[in-house]
Amino acid sequence: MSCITCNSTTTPTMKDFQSKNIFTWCTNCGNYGIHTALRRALVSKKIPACRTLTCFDIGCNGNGSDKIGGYNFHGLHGRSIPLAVGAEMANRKVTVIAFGGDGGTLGEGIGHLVHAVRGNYNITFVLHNNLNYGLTKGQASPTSKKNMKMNSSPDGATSELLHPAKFVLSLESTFVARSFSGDVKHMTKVFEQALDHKGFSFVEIMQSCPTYNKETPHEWYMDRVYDVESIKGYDSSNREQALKIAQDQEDKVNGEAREGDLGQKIAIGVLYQDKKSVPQIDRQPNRNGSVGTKIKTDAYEETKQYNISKLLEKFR
Ligand SMILES: Cc1ncc(C[n+]2csc(CCOP(=O)(O)OP(=O)(O)O)c2C)c(N)n1
Repeated sequence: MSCITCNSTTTPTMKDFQSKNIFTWCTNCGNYGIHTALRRALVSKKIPACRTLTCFDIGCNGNGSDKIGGYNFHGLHGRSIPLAVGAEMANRKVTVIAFGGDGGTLGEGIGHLVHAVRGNYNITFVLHNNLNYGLTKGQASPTSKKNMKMNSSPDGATSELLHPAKFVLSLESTFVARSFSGDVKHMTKVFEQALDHKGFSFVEIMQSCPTYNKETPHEWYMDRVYDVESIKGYDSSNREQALKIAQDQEDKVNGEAREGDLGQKIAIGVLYQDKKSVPQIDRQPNRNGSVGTKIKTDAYEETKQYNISKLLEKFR
């Protein structure tokens, strides 16, 4: 794919997505693996940095916004999805990826997630699910398990957890996948599939948080995760089956308490995909030939271009 601005056809490399900025995440934070896997997926899909936009939320996950090449946007807490959706609608030539924590995405930003799924906007969304509000020092989030001892609730969280994959599967989503931050190879494979999908790709990364989530550390996931591809006859086009599989993290199934530890086995991989998915922009006939031709144009091509460099200088 050639570059949008310089028309270069050079094959992208990992170097294009690297940054000289110093990483500030804790030692062993799952975010390191997530970034490595995403870079690898972008390179293997031959997506140049100058055609990549990453939109970041506020949070530990958001502190990756200046650590990856390409165009970046660091928005408000819980608002990375609408930013990404707007950019994608304006310019189809750019691959748009958004990131969010479990707090921002399933707490105050949950409405954005719901409507992005409904609209099937063509972006990849990566949920950094570390089961807590990391940047603000370990409060219980919507995905913290009930009774989990958190800094805001030392006697244990008192609300029921919100199960991300199950929730998104219930919304007529077109792509739902899960992976684990300790398995870069697996995450890379899942990101590649998400980038290929036409529509809203929801990727939940179960992320270890060595500082604030002592209950489900890296080893806890290592002992439990297995790829859906290892299930004989697993059909990722079957939503019912995906919903069933996605319940594996719950302590209750059909109202019945599970024995022993929560989530003995956790499936990762593409749980569900609608291969006939039509993204939002292609559902809008008015986008076809909107400047009087049969050629599809994007919003950025239909607006007059202004040179604003002089204006920007005033703010330097
Ligand atoms: C609108 C708004 N609400 C709340 C905050 C405070 N705040 C900043 S980071 C954060 C926690 C982020 O947790 P999460 O979204 O789970 O991401 P993580 O840090 O775990 O990656 C909160 C509550 C904020 N900056 N802006």
